[in-house]
Amino acid sequence: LFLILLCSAFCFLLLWRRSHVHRVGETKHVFRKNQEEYIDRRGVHVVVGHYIGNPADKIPNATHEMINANDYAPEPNAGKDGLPVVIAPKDLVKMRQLYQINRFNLLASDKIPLNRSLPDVRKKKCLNLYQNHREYPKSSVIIVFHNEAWSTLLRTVWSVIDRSPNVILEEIILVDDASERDFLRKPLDDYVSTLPVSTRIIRNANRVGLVEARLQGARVARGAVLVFLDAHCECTNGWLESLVSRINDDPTTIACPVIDIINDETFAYVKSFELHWGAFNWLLQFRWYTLSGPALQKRAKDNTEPFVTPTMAGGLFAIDKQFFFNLGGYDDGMKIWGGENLELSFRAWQCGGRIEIVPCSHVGHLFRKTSPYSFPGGVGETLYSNLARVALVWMDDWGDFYFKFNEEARKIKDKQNVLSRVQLRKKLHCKDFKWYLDNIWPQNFFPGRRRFFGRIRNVAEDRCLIKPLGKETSNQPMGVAKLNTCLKEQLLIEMFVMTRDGFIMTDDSVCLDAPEKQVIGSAKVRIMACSGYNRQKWKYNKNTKQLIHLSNRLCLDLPESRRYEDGLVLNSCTSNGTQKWELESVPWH
Ligand code: LR7
Ligand code: MN
Repeated sequence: LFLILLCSAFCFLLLWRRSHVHRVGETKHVFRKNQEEYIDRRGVHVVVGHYIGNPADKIPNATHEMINANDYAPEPNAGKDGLPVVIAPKDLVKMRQLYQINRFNLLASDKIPLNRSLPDVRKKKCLNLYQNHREYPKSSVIIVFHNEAWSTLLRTVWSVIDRSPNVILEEIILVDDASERDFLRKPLDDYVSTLPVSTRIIRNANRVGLVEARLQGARVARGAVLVFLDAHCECTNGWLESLVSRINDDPTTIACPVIDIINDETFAYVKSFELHWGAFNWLLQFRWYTLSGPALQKRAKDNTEPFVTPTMAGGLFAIDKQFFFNLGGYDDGMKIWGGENLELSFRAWQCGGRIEIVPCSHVGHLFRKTSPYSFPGGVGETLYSNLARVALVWMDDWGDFYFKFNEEARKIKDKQNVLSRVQLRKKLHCKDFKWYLDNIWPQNFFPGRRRFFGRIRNVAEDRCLIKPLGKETSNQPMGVAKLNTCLKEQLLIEMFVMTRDGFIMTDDSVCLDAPEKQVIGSAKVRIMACSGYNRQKWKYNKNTKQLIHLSNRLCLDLPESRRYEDGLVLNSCTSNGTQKWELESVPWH
């Protein structure tokens, strides 16, 4: 009875929240502001409020005047302490019009003072660390931008000025990548000359992309440490000294902050999980995954302790200037956007450096759902040629794996001249990608020399196990493990890796999972974020072709209903054909 009550209370709550819809005035706008919590496609925990107009409304395009105007008009309390900004219903059309310009709520941003207050999201213990920061080397903060809004760009600048210890902040360098907005010309020059911290602007007449723009900033930097930020960030107390502390200890460390979320619709500052590290998936997309078991154990002792990460997100990090250039700066063959974060990450690890996330350093970043600017040469062409360069120079056989399953990248691969970067790899005596995967990311789900890679085919039904489609998420159940007609093409959704430890995993770090104590035939076998726990360990019996769950000794089986979309179950092991699985290897490089 208690359970039923609990369930109905929950349902009621759910329905009530969904129906929390206001109708406003005669314009008949549906104004819905509801709080939602979810794990987004980057694996980031997000709590947001949405403003949704009536979808039937025709929102006029932003005018030329709107695009070129600086409408920063602060209201003293808007966005205070990182709280969400509330837009009056009468402004909703204008809000959506302005949203198009930068793909975030510009109206909200323009209401928030450049020096708004933010919560101190650090662990208490962080406040007592880094007391000797006066002795640390000085930093040049480099912010590259293309058509950034006035309020987001200068809020980034002010958050650096207001929340960095003066003694270790050498200067701020803004690099304008050929912006086309009037207010980013003379008005910005004039404004910057009044700032209390030395701030320079480097201008580009032609679009050079973020890699070249960052290199320009790095070359002229006077500080011993380079700190890169995107042009729409907000730094919180203690962010800089905790990063530089690591570089002070070891100048071959790249130090990254925990990246909090500035919501693109409300500008709320949302603390994100500290238990994630950065990696990537089979398509070389950057992803956050939960820390590995050993790293978690280490952290349990002291959760302010920095931890290593296989890759970094790319936009926010501190690096010793000399180390940065000794390591080869950036790959200047990379265009506009994308891939440079993986390239620098692999290079750092393979060539004697390290990358860490510093839990005492929190910086907010404005996450957008889409990109607002043009990609000269085309989005695909740009991104895939950058990623092809990463694969060609650093990934060895796994580069071939990437090309094998990615037609777009394969088509563009031979156009890349990577000679100088391959020579750099030799000159620096860098380790190979196998070493990187084995040592820096042993929990990875990539194919490997002593792993099975291929299809898992049910003998009785001639159908293959697939990764359920849907939201690409980590840390939450992906859904039940399903079967599908085996496809002739080599499609990644039916490719699985089985490790020697018995983990059956696939792209995006998800694993075949079942409770250690299983009710026979009932509970479903799921695809869940890989955890390293026993509930995800299996044994394949080559003779009987059974897949046996290691802790409950039950066999992977079809549901009695024979409905493949119902998902797979565990049953007592029998000689039934439904329990027979063919592990069909597919060459991966
Ligand atoms: O042609 C360009 N010229 C530029 O100067 C294109 C972009 N830029 C600037 C742009 O104005 C911004 O300041 O470069 C910066 C990054 O561009 P964004 O904000 O459009 O990138 P993003 O935040 O969507 O993407 C992430 O991946 C990028 C891959 O190239 C970069 O590494 C970004 O720095 C990176 N951002 C972060 O790491 C923030 C946290 C994201 C996460 C997780
Ligand atoms: Mn960004």
